[in-house]
Amino acid sequence: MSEPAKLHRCSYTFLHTELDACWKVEKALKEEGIPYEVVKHGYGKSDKSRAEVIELSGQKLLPVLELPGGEVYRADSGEMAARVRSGDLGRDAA
Ligand SMILES: N[C@@H](CCC(=O)N[C@@H](CS)C(=O)NCC(=O)O)C(=O)O
Repeated sequence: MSEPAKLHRCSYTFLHTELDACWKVEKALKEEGIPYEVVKHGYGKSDKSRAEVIELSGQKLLPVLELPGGEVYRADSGEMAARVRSGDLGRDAA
């Protein structure tokens, strides 16, 4: 991948626990050495506070990955982390 992926994540960046969905995916990116940049979004349950996330991905939960090829990828964080670790971020999810 030439350009970095964008990890859209919540602003609770100090939480380094697998219970945090955003950290779960960020940890996988770090451990796999995949270049990424973080785009932080506020933490909130309202559609208003996540308007940009909804516009990008069609739903409001984070994390969301914006991949270099243009794919916007959101799934359960466990599934996202598994795909990161599988090395197939450059391809569309099956
Ligand atoms: N089960 C989902 C949970 C995702 C989740 O709750 N993400 C948090 C950020 S770490 C969020 O967007 N919370 C806002 C909300 O619940 O409305 C996953 O693992 O992906």
